[in-house]
Amino acid sequence: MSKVIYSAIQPSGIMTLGNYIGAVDNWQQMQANEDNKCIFALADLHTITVRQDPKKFHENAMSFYALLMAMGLDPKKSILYFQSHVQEHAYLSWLLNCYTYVGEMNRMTQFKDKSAKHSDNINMGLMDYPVLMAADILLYRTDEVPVGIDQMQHIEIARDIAERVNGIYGDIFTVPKGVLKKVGAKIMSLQDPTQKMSKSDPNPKAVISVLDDDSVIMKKFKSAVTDSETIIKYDAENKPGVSNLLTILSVCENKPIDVLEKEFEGLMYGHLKIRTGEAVCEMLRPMKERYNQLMNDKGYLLQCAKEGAEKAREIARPVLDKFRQAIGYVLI
Ligand code: ATP
Ligand code: LTN
Repeated sequence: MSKVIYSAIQPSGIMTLGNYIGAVDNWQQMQANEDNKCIFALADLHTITVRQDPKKFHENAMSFYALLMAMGLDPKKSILYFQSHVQEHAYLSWLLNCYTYVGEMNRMTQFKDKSAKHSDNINMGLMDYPVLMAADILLYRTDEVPVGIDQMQHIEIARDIAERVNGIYGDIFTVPKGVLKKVGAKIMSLQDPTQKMSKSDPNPKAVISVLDDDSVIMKKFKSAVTDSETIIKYDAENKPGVSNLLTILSVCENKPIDVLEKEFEGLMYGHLKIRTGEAVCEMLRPMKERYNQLMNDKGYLLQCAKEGAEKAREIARPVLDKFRQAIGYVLI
């Protein structure tokens, strides 16, 4: 029995090292397992919950699609599509709204954070974001959703909604499970390592864009905030900066953190910063080359997106229809 894997990313701001390590790298590993049926989306309906400049938004969407492919997601092995191209998402989202309570949405951490950040535009979409996300996941009878830690609360809500609907109508949806990476589920800001590295951080020194040049990456790592001690060991609570660098290095070099701690015995923070910066440059280099090639062939990207949307629709449509029928709608 193959497992359905589903995840998505918003094409807003820049693709960060956190997005790559926490999410996309994991997707690519799951794609490598032939028992998995993988579906990955650009969550471009979610993106407009925060106001976007139309030109920038359009460019970002193409750029993110190319980045996903450059990072190893293969449209022949996985379904790779834009959420806005499959109208079943918005449709199911409306239906699920009627099975979700306002109180549940009010409690969402991301909604509270984003409302505070965008207090001039607390729109209904911002509040409804987790319901649309539940629709994304439930449309494909998803078994597992690989995400970073910050999204686990939204997956819990998707599970609650699925169980609620199944409780009323029988087996309509699969109840999904969120899965985290063992190392790297939360990459921290380089300037404030108690905060998540976020694509919308206004301080560029805090965030590595996967498209940054090597010299920019090295500069950012050299100025990464650490602490006033000298010992290189993993202690996320008391040494968040050093622990973040060790985590990043561990993922890039594919080495356990305790092995790295031994290698760095007697060395200084400067050594750790430089080696981590170099390892990140090394890891991203082939991806950047592939990205530049893909961006020169927009026709190919659009063709892949079109085929991806068709394949997604084929799976989504019957699931939506089953739910519509269960509710009592007249199907034609
Ligand atoms: P924002 O901060 O503006 O909300 P974001 O950087 O969290 O954006 P998303 O599009 O919301 O980006 O996230 C895409 C995926 O990347 C999600 O699975 C999310 O959990 C993961 N992710 C984002 N940032 C990190 C991070 N710093 N470490 C690990 N995973 C991350
Ligand atoms: N909200 C997610 C993006 C997202 C998503 C999804 C993730 C939209 N739909 C479905 C997993 C499954 C985020 O990462 N900010």
